[in-house]
Amino acid sequence: GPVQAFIAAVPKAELHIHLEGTLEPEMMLELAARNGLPPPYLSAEAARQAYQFKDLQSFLDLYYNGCAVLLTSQDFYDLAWAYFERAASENVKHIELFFDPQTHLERNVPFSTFLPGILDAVTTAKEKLGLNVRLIMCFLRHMSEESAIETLNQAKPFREHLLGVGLDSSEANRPPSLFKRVYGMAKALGLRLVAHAGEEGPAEYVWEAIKDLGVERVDHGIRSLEDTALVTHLEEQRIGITLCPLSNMRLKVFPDEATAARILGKFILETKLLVMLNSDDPAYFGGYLMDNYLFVQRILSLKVEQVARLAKNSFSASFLSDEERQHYH
Ligand code: ES4
Ligand code: ZN
Repeated sequence: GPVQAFIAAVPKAELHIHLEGTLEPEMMLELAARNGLPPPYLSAEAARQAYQFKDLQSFLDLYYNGCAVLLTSQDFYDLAWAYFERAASENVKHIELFFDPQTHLERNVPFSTFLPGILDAVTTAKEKLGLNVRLIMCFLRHMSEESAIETLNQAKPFREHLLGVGLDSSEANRPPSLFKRVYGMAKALGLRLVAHAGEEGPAEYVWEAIKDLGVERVDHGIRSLEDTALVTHLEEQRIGITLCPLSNMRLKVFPDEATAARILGKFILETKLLVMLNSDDPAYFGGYLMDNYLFVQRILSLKVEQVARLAKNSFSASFLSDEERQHYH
């Protein structure tokens, strides 16, 4: 129909996407074979069968396990390039891409291996696809702040290639305030600040991300709705919230579609919040960016104008300069 055609055609930005979460089972098996590692699954179908999650942690366990096949610069190039081609085919024009350095450093894969692979793919994406990609390095919140600081120090030689820092992984009992010092250091380096908050954790963690870490955009932020003063603050300060509908379905943040419709309806239709749609970990959650738009369009019966608003918000909430932004929408 016309609204589906509009979803495909409208220029979009993607602001919440984990590079490691774009590792499709076929590539996982191919890289395992190429690197002489035992295959994590017997087949791509077996991998997809295994991707049934009861919560965030049950997903993260498989997600980190899958990363074990990523060893060489070429592996990271191939991973990033496959995602960029897919994104460009969906009329994604700008990406602020998360990656998880600690997941690789822990396996003795250094910045000097993974970053050049990712950066080569970024350069090729610009040249061949006209796709604009910037990188956001995420700290793993299940690890210590000391480890995050060590990671930031190791990233310093590559500072010019980084847009910002984020915070991801297990949220329960890991309040943002634990990472106050490292966010202060990142800010002093001129890096932009975002964090996952209010995915499984309470609205209080969204406040902490804003007040203690100084984040300029909140990833997920679903539980913000539980605090009306917070909603007002997010609206007034025009703080972007990166919604990830299929992720929330697959990780049971939404127990069913009716709940998804109720909560997403509040964010998208009933508030003035700066929200947009994102795919989070598309290889694990069964859909890329368009699938997320199509899902939300279906459950909320969105009209073209409402889809257009979401797509426009994706650029408004990005870290593009006003001049760059004009170029895209
Ligand atoms: C993530 Cl869905 C989600 N939540 C928190 N951390 C993550 N890392 C990758 N995907
Ligand atoms: Zn995420």
